[in-house]
Amino acid sequence: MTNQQAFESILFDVADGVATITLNRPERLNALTTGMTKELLAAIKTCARDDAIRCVVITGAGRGFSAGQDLAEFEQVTDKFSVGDHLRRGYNRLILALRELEKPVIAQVNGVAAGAGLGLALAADMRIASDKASFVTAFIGIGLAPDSGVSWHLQRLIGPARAFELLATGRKVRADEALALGLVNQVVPAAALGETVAAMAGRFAQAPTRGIGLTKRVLNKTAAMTLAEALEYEAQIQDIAVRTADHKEGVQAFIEKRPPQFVGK
Ligand code: LHQ
Repeated sequence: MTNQQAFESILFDVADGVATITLNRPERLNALTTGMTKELLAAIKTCARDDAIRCVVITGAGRGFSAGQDLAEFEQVTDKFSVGDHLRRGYNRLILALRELEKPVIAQVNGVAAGAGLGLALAADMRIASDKASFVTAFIGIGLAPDSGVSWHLQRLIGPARAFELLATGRKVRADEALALGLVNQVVPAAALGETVAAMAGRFAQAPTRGIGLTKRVLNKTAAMTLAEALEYEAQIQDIAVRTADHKEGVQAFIEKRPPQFVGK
């Protein structure tokens, strides 16, 4: 089953349990405007509501993933404009919505991911990158500190010293280095990117969606806990997971020596 929801600056397509969100301003390397960020948030909310969606893929049209904030939007800002409020209303909500979405999110990184565009890629659960992809923190290039969750995600993924270096120099990290750093899960030739991500997304669309959602919840919450707190939290979440239909099906299928048919509930 395929359906599309109409937006101006993104494409939103749902097929076979996978929602694909494509940033669609290729002539600007998918630089993010206020309108685009609103549309992304609306699309993520649809993904959260719709039980038929069991995996989300985010990618960019053309040669870029996203060059971050559209700097043309900031050319004429007055002293009264609060960047803090711009972040609170836009990127902060978007990044939190992605982290709180209890479904797997794959960033299909087709090209450069910079600034808030990098923030978007880092807020996904996995990153599968083309060998043509690159990663640029970009903030320091315009005299800024990191936002869009980049400080938080980057130091957890690659460690504080490497995060500092990338944030303070703004140098471009190419795909092979990103893989060595642990910034991405996998790098594939550009021509194989779509099929590689489709295979992974298809697998997730047949997986125990509640179990994956609860896994995400545990990882989010235990990141700031002691071991004792994390053990207790895991015990509470397992009490929920054990009541899902997919857990029962998994055990039944194992006993009956047949492949499980997970329904995502
Ligand atoms: C762009 C952009 C762009 C507009 C390329 N905007 N047009 C939050 C709150 C408040 C304030 C600010 O920011 C934030 C969060 C952030 O995201 S801060 C970081 C903002 N992003 C940047 O500073 C990145 C700026 N872009 C670049 O450094 C380069 O374009 C990268 C390294 C991304 C790609 O380089 P190239 O592959 O050499 O492409 P290019 O530079 O030739 O860009 C292609 C076109 O896209 C070009 O337009 P043109 O008309 O000359 O073909 C660029 O002007 C346009 N573009 N990024 N962010």
